[in-house]
Amino acid sequence: MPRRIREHSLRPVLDLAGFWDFAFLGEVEPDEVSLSEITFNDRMMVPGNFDATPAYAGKRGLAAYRTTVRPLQVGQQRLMLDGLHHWGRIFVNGAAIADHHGGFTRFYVDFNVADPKPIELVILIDNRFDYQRSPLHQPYFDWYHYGGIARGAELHALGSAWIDALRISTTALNPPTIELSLDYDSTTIGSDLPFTISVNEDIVLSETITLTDKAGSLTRTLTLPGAALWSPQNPNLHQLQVQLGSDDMRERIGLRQITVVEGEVRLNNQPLQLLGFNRHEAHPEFGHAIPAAIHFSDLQILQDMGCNFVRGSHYPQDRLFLDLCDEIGFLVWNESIGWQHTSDHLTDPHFLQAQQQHIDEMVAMSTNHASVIMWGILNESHSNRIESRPAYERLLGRLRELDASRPVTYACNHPFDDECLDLVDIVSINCYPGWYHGGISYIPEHIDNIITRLKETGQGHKPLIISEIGAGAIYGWRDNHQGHWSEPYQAQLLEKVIDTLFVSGKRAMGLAIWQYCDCRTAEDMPKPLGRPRNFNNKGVVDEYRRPKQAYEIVKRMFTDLRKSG
Ligand code: ADA
Repeated sequence: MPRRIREHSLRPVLDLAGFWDFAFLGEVEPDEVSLSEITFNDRMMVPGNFDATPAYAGKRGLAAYRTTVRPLQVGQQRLMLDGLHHWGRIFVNGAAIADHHGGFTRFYVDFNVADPKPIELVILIDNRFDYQRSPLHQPYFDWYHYGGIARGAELHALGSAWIDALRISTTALNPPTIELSLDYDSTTIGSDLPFTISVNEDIVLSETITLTDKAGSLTRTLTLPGAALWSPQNPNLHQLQVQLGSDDMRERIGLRQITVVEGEVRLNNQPLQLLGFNRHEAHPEFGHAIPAAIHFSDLQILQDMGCNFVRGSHYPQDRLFLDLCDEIGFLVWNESIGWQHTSDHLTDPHFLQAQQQHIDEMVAMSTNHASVIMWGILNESHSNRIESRPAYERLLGRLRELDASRPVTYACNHPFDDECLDLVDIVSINCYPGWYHGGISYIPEHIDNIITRLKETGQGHKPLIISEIGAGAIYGWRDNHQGHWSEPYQAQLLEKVIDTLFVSGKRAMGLAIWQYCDCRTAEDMPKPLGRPRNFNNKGVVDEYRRPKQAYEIVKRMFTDLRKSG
């Protein structure tokens, strides 16, 4: 989805959103495809998920997208793709130039055009599950993996030197100070280039740079005296523009620091209490390709319920959604794709390499969002197996290496025998008392047992988030027995959860209820009785965002907590 800011004002950029030619090829292997033999007999919206549309609903196989575009200038081109689901091969004028695996992240491929004629772009998309080709997507995950060019697509024209990446972090609050680093590429070396940085249209740095290498980084520290800080209450944002030669890149930054001190997560030294939900980017009509209006109305609904926090389960969030969170002061846990990976995956170099590439892409695309206050990895994986520990060390270590300014975590569902919690800054526990085991009255005891165990294992001093807890409720199902799957049962369970964590005791610093909206689950989900309608029905709103009975309970309790906090 297009962002809330224009990222380049000097660099020529063509938005490729719109209707592309489309063909569903089905059970064909990508290596066997001859582009000239494809009959493009349909059209498909980009961004979009083809298998959320009636003709292809539920289909898995190879699909081909095609468009024709006239580059804005000859020379070096960059095709930016914000999310191919979940494997893609990119062709320019019939020649394959790159493959990519793993949805939900932005990446680019470069190529050159010598003359100003239109070019034909074809992207083969495969939404089948193939561990060798696309190890991050597995058929057993508890959500539906939609296929397609699911987020934005753009064609950038690059000159002789250009900016590849921009990273900005707040290093001091008084006076507000940022560290900015950019990566560049150049086709030549030795030439002098103007290098300027402006904030809110005022030039704060102006230099002449002589590039001594064809690729490199520039890092500068800038103080911005008097610049307003960003916080959930006052989400002040500043426009930043960097120019290198004839190229530029823009960002919108919030000045804020996140620290973990004495069991608290603090934003600009103020302790946070995180109240919110897990949210899948999913909608029955659009799949993962959520339109801008729904991203925004989801946030309006979450705010109406008194939330200040969302866990982007279980993959990196759309940049438009993060832009909106920046603007309204919403706090986000952004995580890499993952769901109950076994130690077989976590000891497989192929899987780990794919995770690391995906983490690199996640951080590159979302590191400048003030709203992102923590990174997560590997939801509910085998962190209770000692052989998995090197994977946690490597991936959490990679996050810290890429971004030392944010705490790291993972959602653990083995609180009684975990082997890796010493590696995180924030302990996050997924648990389902009152749903998968025990009744509602058992919830406080279960949470207390978890806290006792964390203390026994030396992790009790860290901030604790209950990162999942909830109950299924079928929209509209209310009866006097108030049993499992009824709206009243879900409402009572969530009332007990919020009371346990924040009212009758202060047992956690954060809560992400499972989950915001009902979402379609995988077609092969091996629990038909646990997933009626083939949906995960633990939403407090259903898939069309219609509120269940729990909505008003959560709203009243979160709103009271926010007022008293
Ligand atoms: C897990 C998982 C969620 C969802 C949930 C449930 O904790 O992380 O994605 O599957 O359980 O509904 O059971």
